Amino acid sequence: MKIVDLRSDTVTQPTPEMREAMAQAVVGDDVYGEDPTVNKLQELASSMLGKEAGLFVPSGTMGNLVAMLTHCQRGDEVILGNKAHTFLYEAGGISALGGVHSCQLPNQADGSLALDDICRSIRENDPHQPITRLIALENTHNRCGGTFQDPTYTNQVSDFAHQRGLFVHLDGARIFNAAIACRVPVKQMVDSVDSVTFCLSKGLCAPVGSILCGKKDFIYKAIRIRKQLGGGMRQAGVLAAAGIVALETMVERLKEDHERAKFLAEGLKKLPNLTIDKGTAMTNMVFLSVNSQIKMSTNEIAGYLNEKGIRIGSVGERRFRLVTHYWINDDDISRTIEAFADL
Ligand code: TLP
Repeated sequence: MKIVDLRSDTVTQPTPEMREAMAQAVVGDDVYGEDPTVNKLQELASSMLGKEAGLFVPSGTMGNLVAMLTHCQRGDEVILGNKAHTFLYEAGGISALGGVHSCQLPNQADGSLALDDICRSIRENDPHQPITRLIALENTHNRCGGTFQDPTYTNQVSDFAHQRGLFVHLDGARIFNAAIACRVPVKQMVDSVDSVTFCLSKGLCAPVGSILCGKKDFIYKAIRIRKQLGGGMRQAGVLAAAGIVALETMVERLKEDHERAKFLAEGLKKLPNLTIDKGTAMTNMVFLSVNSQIKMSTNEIAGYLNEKGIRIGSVGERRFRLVTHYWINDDDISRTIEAFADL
């Protein structure tokens, strides 16, 4: 029985083309800047995003951490969402390792931060207060349902931030999903932000890695922070080779994942006792709740589906997230809907 793993797009495995490219990769010592495959990936990524330079990092978490520690000094404050991945799921790295304070604002339904809230949160020049330095956005927004924000919004936040001498970092782990859903070139999605991280190892299927992009002088500083965090890798070209294949072959097909997420949400919507979150299935995620008519706990529901070969992620009491990706086909979606119907 095929396991239909909908827990995340992080479970994707490299494609045969990626494995071949990894085996053939020309490598060097990247801490010396001498790995030609890493250099090629960084150039490709930064040119696709329209940024001056890129930096290969082991994970999205490290990409965000490096970015925030490059923008901020100890005691500085970053404005972020209370549902942001950087706030919820990155082990408090910015404060634990960088002494960076966070100001959490309520995320709106689409994952955005309200401009009025941002405006009210900027600190006075007063020695009692931390110094506001950075605004961190997330697009697509994971905990808000895989929602996306269009570039008009991102530009408004950036204009506002820049007028006040603040920087903007975008956690664009799934920025290509956002660009495709928004039908806007990815460059336009990230044009106004100072730095952006995106992941190669989610919907794009590479086994490891993310890229942090920004201006040349920003990336120059970021290299030192990555080194401090132990993220300087040596013959990383074997990993970067898969990343190049990911960027060259996997971006356009993300729309298939979005179509399947819609198909899944439509099928599940017809079932009793389930509520699909509003705004969900805008990209490759479906969030749903199971009501108390079904007399099973969160773990029992996940366990029951697991026995049928369907893996889903729980994100709260009787709440679940299902994520479509390259290794999920139409039959898998039908099987999932049937398994939920049997609940
Ligand atoms: N998200 C994971 C979990 O950590 C929740 C997932 O399964 O979705 N930014 C965003 C928006 C993310 O969703 C993730 C991973 C990251 C950053 C971190 O990426 P990695 O896992 O490479 O550190």
